[in-house]
Amino acid sequence: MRSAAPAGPERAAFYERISPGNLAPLWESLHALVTPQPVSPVEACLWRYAEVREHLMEAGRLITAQEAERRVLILENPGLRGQAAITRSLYAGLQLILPGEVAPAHRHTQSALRFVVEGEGAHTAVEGERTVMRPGDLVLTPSWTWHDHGNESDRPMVWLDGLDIPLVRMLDASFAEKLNAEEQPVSRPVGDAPARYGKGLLPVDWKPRSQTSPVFSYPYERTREVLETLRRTEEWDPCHGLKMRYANPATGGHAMPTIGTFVQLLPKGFATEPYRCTDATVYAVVEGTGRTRVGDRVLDWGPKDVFVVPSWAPHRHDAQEEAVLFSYSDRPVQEKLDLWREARG
Ligand code: GTQ
Repeated sequence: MRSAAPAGPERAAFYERISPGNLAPLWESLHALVTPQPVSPVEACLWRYAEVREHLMEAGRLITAQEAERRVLILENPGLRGQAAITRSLYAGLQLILPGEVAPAHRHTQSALRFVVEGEGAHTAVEGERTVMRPGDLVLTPSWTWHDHGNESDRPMVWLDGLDIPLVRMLDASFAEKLNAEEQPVSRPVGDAPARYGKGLLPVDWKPRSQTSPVFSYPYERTREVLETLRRTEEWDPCHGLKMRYANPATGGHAMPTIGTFVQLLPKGFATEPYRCTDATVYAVVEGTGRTRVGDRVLDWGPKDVFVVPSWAPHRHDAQEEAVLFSYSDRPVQEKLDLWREARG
């Protein structure tokens, strides 16, 4: 804590006297509380997939998905150790499901995203509907929806979990319960939600019941096709390349109320201009290799790596090869609260 002036014995004695009454002098901490710009303990950091994967496979030998409920290695920000947080508001973890395993059904008020990193053919079920998971797919499990995961393929399946755990903890708004069955009953055919909500048509009398997109799977095949089509116009944003936001088709808003999700294409050799924003951002590399400079930190990345950029840290990306980056942040929350800011250059 920075203080305006050294306390001196008289003031120090005063602080001691008021402390048992749960009182503290604002003037000793005001400067640290109300800062002229964001001051964050969050550090820029990269997790190399090959290294984390080894530990994850060892976890696979030590504990089953059933016993663990979720077999996940949390990506903890070095500035927030012990807090299960990659940024102040958001959580990240790599989840492993081995062939034949099930991560049992539960629901919680925390919203979650899954971004598939390795393997193909496992599924997530959300509210009675299954979706098949392939690398680069984004799957949402909205707040308070039943979900379970299963792997019927013959290979390990790994995905990045992004949740608003720290945010919900800060608000003391966590509720959770387990289903008394491993998997929830399937009540809708595969492809129901994409047909019902994801094709520019909506059931005539349908009204959204939550702020999360009713389309809970965004397959990479379609995402990639969008990037491939739009690149033809060569409208590169100097700070982002070609960047898209995953949207709730019913409202046009973010796909989830607490977590913003994005994907961007950087052509080979593209170097972005310096940029900063108040939403600390988690990146997952889908394709390509490159380098992100965050202040004086250099993060060299390749496919499947995960890295994080703190709030208000100036950063720029260099794509050595054509690259596709997925990212998520608490931007929707900050926008709703009129807090979100960005600066270019
Ligand atoms: O799959 O529901 O990484 O509840 C952390 C908490 C995953 C999940 C996590 C969870 C889940």
